Amino acid sequence: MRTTHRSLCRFCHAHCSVKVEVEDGRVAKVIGDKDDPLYAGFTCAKGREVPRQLAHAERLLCSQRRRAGGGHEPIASAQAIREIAERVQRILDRDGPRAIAMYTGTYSFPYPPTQPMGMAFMDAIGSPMRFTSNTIDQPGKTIALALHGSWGAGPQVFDDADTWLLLGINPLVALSGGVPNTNPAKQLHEAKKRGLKLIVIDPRRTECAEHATVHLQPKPGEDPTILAGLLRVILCEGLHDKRFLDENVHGLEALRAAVEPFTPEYVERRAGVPAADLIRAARIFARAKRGCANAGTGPNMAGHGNVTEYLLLCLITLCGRWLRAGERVPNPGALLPQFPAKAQANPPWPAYGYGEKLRVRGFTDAACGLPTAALAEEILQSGPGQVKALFVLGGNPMMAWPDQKKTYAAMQKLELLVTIDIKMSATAKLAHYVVAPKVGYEVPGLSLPNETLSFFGVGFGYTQPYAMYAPRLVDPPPGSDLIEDWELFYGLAQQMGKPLRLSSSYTWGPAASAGPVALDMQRKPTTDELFELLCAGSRIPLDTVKRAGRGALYRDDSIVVAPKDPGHEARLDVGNQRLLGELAEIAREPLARDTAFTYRLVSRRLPDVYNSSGRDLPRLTRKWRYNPAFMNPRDLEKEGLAPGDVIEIGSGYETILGVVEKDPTVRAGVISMSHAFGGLPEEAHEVRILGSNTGALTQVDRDYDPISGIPRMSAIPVNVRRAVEA
Ligand SMILES: Nc1nc2c(c(=O)[nH]1)N[C@H]1C(S)=C(S)[C@@H](COP(=O)(O)OP(=O)(O)OC[C@H]3O[C@@H](n4cnc5c(=O)[nH]c(N)nc54)[C@H](O)[C@@H]3O)O[C@H]1N2
Ligand SMILES: Nc1nc2c(c(=O)[nH]1)N[C@H]1C(S)=C(S)[C@@H](COP(=O)(O)OP(=O)(O)OC[C@H]3O[C@@H](n4cnc5c(=O)[nH]c(N)nc54)[C@H](O)[C@@H]3O)O[C@H]1N2
Ligand code: SF4
Ligand SMILES: [Mo]
Repeated sequence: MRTTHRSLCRFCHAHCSVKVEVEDGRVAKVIGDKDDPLYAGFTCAKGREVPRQLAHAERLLCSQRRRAGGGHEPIASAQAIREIAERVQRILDRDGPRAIAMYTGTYSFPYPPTQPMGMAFMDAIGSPMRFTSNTIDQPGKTIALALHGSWGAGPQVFDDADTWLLLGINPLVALSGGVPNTNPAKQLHEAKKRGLKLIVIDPRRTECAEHATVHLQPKPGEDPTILAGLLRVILCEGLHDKRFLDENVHGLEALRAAVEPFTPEYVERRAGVPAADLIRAARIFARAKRGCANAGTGPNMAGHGNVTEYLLLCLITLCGRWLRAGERVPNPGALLPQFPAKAQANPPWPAYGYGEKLRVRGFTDAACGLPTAALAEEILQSGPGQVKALFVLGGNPMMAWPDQKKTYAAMQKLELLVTIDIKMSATAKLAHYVVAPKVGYEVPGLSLPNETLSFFGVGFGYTQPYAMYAPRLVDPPPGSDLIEDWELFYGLAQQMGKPLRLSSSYTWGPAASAGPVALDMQRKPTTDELFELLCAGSRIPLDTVKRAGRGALYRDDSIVVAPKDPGHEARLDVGNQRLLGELAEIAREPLARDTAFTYRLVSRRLPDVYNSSGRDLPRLTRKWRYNPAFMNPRDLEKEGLAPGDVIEIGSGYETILGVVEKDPTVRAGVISMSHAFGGLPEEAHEVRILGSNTGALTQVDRDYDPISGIPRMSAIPVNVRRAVEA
């Protein structure tokens, strides 16, 4: 018998509300829930493939231990936990807590307790060495926000915007930010009906650019120049919100001086976008009544990401696109505590230079977290403090970290590598223990992660107070021995006699001041009990959300932005010296740089895979198994190449192979290629099956950001030539 249940998809960050058909205890089918107030029936091919993912022949049904002679063997999860605990304790006793590091990746996100329990474990053993994928993603966001300050009432939202600027972000494919990730196609359609004017800045004519009023299609890596140009037009034409700036902002004169060199003509010459289009984009954005701007991975990875994100905040501030006193708060919170929206500036806070110091290249802890791009060196470099053990939570360093060569050496050097993964990923193949988790509909689900995305940056997370809870729907496959990710850390802490204290990282008010909660180390909590702790102080009690049995909106139009506190003096800063100094250096650069290289390789997302996930699901690979090297037809002609040809792409550091695809949406001189493909370095020739790892082209200690450590992972200067296929 088939039964149908409401749940939320956990294949990606968007958490679509779905209907799941269960038959004989297995997930048989996943479809969209048309009645959901936000998602309105939306799903993608990945979400609909989850039944095949859960039952995949290569899914790990029990944990694995590396054998001495190579390969892995099954191990009972309880035994794996005992052995890992022993080995961690040995390293801890010998080398101290700093020798134990943790990296949380993509799949720590959909499961709310994973990251807090991982952090509680790190607290318990006293290790500061916590790294996340944020620093190889969009680290410029949190750094720029710290240096600019935040607005206590939050930004204007997409729902009533009449303009929006997307800078190297492609929400119709990535469902990440910009157009809200709750059914973005529908959201964009409705916005266009109400007259929204979209501005897209992207070297590829993306799915979003097809809907744009203005599409600037620049040379990659020139975002600071373009943004400085937009700001200059706005300031010269007096289109900025003078009243808002007078009351709430300082640094305007420094900003005005810093953008002065970026005339429309200069921007045209340097970035390759017509001056008239730049002016038009500036006028549309600044003359609109409402709307914001946000960037994605492309500009954050293309060098000067902090400056880019900072200039975007300056653009929003210059146009006064922050909510004002008396306005309705679009999302006052649902599973988070009520957002205390107030129309005043929170002044800048320290962005770097505090906390743990790394042994390499002078890095410190920072607003974006410790730099993941320096972790391989921390593992490789011997001496006191060397990292000897690494936990990987739902990540795949061998596919996703920059500088694959260095990552490979580091993974092999580790005394203990533990990863939690559903399959023998490239990283799992090198791990001493691979812990096999329950996933998706096998565990309770909660919309909290997508709600917390609003802390990530302007234009992320729910624009309305939406919440959903879904109970566990099916048991894991018969005969399996799987645990939830968080249970690993609870088990380790129990074995090692280290009590855990759980904190929810996104609380304020009473819930935050109550501090972390001590967990009962005798009786293991349930996932639902952990949800309860993570939702402490939530505006809508978790019980209410559970009782609704589906995704719902918890609107309250009486919640409005409070006025500024009397005597409140703090201001936003649009004149940060360090970042405007970096902009001045950019202005001094010669127009032609990296002239030894003919092309720039840019990052992009493919609709049917999710970083390194999805490549093993037949329906998701019908079009391509590998990651094509998309190139403009003019370049194919110039190079005498045809679609399907294999090329060598060389960055001067490494050379990878790519299968050419003809794509008129890519700007000439640009190669657009997705990340997290390929295999271990020795599998590089399998380009038509595994694809190629673009991360191999980058070098962590060249062209890197001194705060976040992110190296150039997009706009990478490369040359191409036809490969001789074996
Ligand atoms: N060159 C280049 N490099 C990039 C990027 C780029 O654009 N260009 N993008 C960067 C970005 S934005 C990011 S976020 C990082 C991603 O970096 P990572 O998170 O390290 O990489 P993923 O490939 O997403 O790794 C996810 C792993 O989780 C496993 N997994 C799948 N489902 C589950 C589950 O339910 N539970 C658990 N425990 N594991 C599961 C998968 O098999 C996979 O091995 O990569 C970065 N690297
Ligand atoms: N289907 C799918 N969805 C995903 C993922 C996935 O792998 N597949 N990954 C998820 C993850 S981890 C993340 S962080 C988000 C990311 O979400 P997005 O940031 O929206 O990711 P992309 O779709 O790669 O969009 C980045 C855009 O930047 C452009 N770009 C590249 N270089 C430059 C440059 O120098 N300047 C400018 N202006 N643009 C540039 C690219 O052409 C591309 O269109 O997506 C998430 N969603
Ligand atoms: S967009 Fe993401 S959450 Fe929605 S169905 Fe696809 S994979 Fe699932
Ligand atoms: Mo990401």
